[in-house]
Amino acid sequence: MSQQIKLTSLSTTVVRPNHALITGDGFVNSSIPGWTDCTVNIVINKAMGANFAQFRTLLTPASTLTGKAEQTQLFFYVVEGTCTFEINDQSVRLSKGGYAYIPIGHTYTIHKGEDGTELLSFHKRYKSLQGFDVPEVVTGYDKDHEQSIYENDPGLLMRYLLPDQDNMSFDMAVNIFTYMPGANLPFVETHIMEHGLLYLEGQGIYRLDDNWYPVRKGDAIWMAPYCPQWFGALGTEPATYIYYKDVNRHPITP
Ligand code: UGY
Ligand code: MN
Repeated sequence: MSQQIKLTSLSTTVVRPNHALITGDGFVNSSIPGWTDCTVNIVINKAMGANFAQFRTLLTPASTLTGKAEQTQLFFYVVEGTCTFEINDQSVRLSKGGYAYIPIGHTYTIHKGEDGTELLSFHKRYKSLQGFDVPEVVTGYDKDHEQSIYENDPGLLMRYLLPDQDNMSFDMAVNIFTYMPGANLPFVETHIMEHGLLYLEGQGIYRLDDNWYPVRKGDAIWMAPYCPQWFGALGTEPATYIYYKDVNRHPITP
């Protein structure tokens, strides 16, 4: 048997000025005040050029994440496992596919995680809108939302987890986008909105700016405003990603 040498200088992670592909081969842990006995990776952040943050957090039964959403709202999605969210005096236990949106002004504690629990979170500084109240807490499951057909293609299916389409109070959207095998975006999108995403299932090819990347379950992507973007699903199973988008605010306001 030939001996394999691991080339530790190789990585599939790419960080560019207007996009990043984070494949998880280079994670180094961060400490977050108030978050104890957990593993946190800051996958996307201001330091990269983004206007929001995306974290990956692994929990054990000993973990406690506690804090107050002062100016930054939080959105948590349970990628694996089960844990309990206490938001103000409301308590909800959520498993895979569950999510909790914590608007500014609310305190939270996340604990009682099963071993192997993985959380995805998006963090965005809230931009208020004159005449509109700060949004309410939202919790639920991805499957509670029907899949709607995107761009008239039955191979492209979208779930909208937040009510941002009907409620201008929300300045962020989180959607789950499923591509049936062989489906692809109908054009190369180039738009002011920013994205952070995590692949939940399947694989395919992502075009970011003028680069083409193979992507699969577990990979994360950052797309800056105006980063040209396109995706096509490969293989025999659907490809699904959950993604963040900033919405509902005038582009000229600071
Ligand atoms: O909502 C979107 O902009 C979405 N279609 N973009 C993307 O999937 N890259
Ligand atoms: Mn887009």
